[in-house]
Amino acid sequence: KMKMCNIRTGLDKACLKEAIIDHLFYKQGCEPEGASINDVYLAVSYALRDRLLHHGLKTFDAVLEDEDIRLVSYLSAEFLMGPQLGANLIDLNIFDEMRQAVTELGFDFKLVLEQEEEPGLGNGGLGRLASCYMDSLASLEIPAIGYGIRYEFGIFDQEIKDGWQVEITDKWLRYGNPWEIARPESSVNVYFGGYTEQYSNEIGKVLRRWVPSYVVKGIPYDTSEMGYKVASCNFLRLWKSEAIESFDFSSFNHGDYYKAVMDKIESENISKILYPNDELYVGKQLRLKQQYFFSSCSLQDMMRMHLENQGKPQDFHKKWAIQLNDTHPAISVAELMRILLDECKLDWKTAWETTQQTFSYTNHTLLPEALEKWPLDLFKALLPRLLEIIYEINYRFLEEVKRRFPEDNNILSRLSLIEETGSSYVRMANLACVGSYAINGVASLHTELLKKNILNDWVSMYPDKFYNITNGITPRRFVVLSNPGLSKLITKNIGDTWPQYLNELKKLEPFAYDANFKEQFRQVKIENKRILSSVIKDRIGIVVNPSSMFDVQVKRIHEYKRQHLNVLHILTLYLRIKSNPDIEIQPRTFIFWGKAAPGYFMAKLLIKLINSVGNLVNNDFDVRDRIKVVFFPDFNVKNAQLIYPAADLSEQISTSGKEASGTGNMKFALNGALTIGTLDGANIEIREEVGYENFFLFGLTASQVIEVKQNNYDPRFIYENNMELNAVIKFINSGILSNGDRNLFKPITDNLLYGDPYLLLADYPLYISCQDIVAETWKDKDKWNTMAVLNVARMGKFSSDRSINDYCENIWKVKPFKLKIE
Ligand code: 26Q
Repeated sequence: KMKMCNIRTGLDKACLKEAIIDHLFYKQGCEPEGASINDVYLAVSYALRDRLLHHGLKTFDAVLEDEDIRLVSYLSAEFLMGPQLGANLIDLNIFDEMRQAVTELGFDFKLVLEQEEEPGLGNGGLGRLASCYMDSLASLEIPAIGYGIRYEFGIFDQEIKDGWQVEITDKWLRYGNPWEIARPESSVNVYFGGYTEQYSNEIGKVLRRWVPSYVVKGIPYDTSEMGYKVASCNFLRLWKSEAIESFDFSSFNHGDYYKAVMDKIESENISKILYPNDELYVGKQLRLKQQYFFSSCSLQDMMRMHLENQGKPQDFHKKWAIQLNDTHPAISVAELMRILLDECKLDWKTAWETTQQTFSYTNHTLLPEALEKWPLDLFKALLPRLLEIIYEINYRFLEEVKRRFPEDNNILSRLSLIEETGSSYVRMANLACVGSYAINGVASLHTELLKKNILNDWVSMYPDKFYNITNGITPRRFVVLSNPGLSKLITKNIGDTWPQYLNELKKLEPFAYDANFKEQFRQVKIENKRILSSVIKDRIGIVVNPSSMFDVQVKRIHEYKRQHLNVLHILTLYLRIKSNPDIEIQPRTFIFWGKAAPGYFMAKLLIKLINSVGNLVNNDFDVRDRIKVVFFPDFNVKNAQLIYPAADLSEQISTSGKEASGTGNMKFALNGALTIGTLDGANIEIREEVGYENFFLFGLTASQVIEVKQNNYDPRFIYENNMELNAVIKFINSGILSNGDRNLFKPITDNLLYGDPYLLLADYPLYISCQDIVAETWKDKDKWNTMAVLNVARMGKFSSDRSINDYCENIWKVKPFKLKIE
């Protein structure tokens, strides 16, 4: 009772209560009695932020001054952070204390958690991976900063109207963001447009400089990234663009008020919105501005810290290891050269050596259409000095290529940073490859295919630059926070250190054969399914049966991910029921969840198809509730946390050789869902780990896919010869799904029958027989649960802590810095 309570740092319930009341009064201007749920959410968050800051400032004071510490800088156009409150409470290990504090003040803690509007600053896998890595970097006490863009509007919110996707602006900042701190005193300027010129400096040295036509200001906003049960705390620094002055006074004085205001708007536009495309490159000028903007801001920021601490420009790489998350920040290679040459006045050779020892590059795709290349004219108009530098890098590089492959002109044109096929382009992947000391794929098959295909020439040139680092996910958010039932069960049996050392889950293996444990495991799953069922009921009005199999596919809607293959299976079951209403069918609830890029016609039509199938199946008397189809709107991190714990079957059915890794596959298996999947991405490694007998495998392999395509693949032949498939395709165009409109879904079926680039029909028979085996297995609940427990027990490899450890040891060569705090 007499213990002093520190209102800013205290972690016990009494201190937390005082802190909340204090923030309610001084930040929100209210007493607890008059507080709205948003007031409470903000006060609780501010109270928590105080505690994080305490750790964060200590970490960076210590780290920046220490010459021997190399920091990691994770450059990413996307960070799909998810809600912060719950995750931070878990990290500080005060979830229960805070719940009690809030409850005793008379508020509903669950509502407070739900009040948070998540920052949706990413499209999907790549953005979420960046956030999982930030969590692991902090938890492993690796000093790191994440750099990105503070989009005012993140990924759109999705609504479904009449079965179609409708996009709604994501106004995530509207009620305030308590987690960020603006640091306007650390603003930087970024140049655009104009021209370059030669000049001589004081000592007569001939140099080049960039005379821009406009300048934009970048303002950093910091968010703490606390580690799990450790003292150190990193941060994420996101840049907001603003005009350098609130008005362009020269235009203003000339009376051109309109132009002055337009310039301000133009500047602010850069960080206005996240582009909602993934896996497809679109050559929009604003997108290039975004990429250069955040790259330049971040590099200037790192260089400032480096020089402030008495570092030499040529030692930049000793202070910073910069990871390029795909090619979105690849322009950084040229920008660091610009800073070292034009601002630090280094000679080319020194600057280039420093640059090449600074960067490493992660590739996330196998789709050639996703490789970024910028039209040369656009690039030149926007970034003239950077193009000049890229030309010089390219000239010197191609000289080296010629020395290595004197006879081979083709390799020269393939490795060139400039593509010249009619129109000219700057190739960002080539810039990333030449400027980095390490290049990695995100799963073992992906890395092998990269080396064999799109990056093959780079392997000839730099065989030692290549690494595989299989993706991972954070068990803190995706188990401890989102599946408290399973977490408690695990902790009760093997202790509480598994969230830090996920391989300890191996100790659960014997429990896979323990009836008592399995019964508790089953109860956890059914409870999670009940929670999801009630959310489904509340939000879309569909009643689902929690004891049916939850068969789930959640991810961006994409042809290569083959949501329509899943639909073909559903319709196969439906037609089986229609031709024999008394057939034995294991009850299943098919759940889909995912956004389509707003300009991706086929993906949007797929959403309509899924909803149409749902309407039919869910209301058909003959079905008698044995199958249900649910399309849940608005997939985001908050919703994702509900779904992984409630799934029985995880659909990972991409065409082999297309999905770089996948990370949803890991989240499902770690929460005890079984996978039906192809030999693609990380599925292969998951299957290796959990055991072949605990994974439902089907489909062509990546090399069979190539082979089939080379041998005049004819989907019509399969269509003509497989009766169930034939009936399903005809049914889709019968008009029954579409109010009599026989043409609505023709683009989908025509695509399958004439071409079928993703080989759905080739895999259809294999998929259906595999699904039949799934249903057989489900009948034996005891066996199913054994398999599920073994999945959980053997998923340790896929902790993002393992991935980050791999990066630290093999690529960044950095070690933990253990901060001691009272
Ligand atoms: C590029 C240019 C212009 C506009 C947008 C883009 C863009 C944006 C996002 C291109 C791609 C993305 C996202 C790609 C992505 O999420 N890839 C996924 O990355 C995961 C993490 O490594 C993998 O698990 C997935 O397999 C991969 O599809």
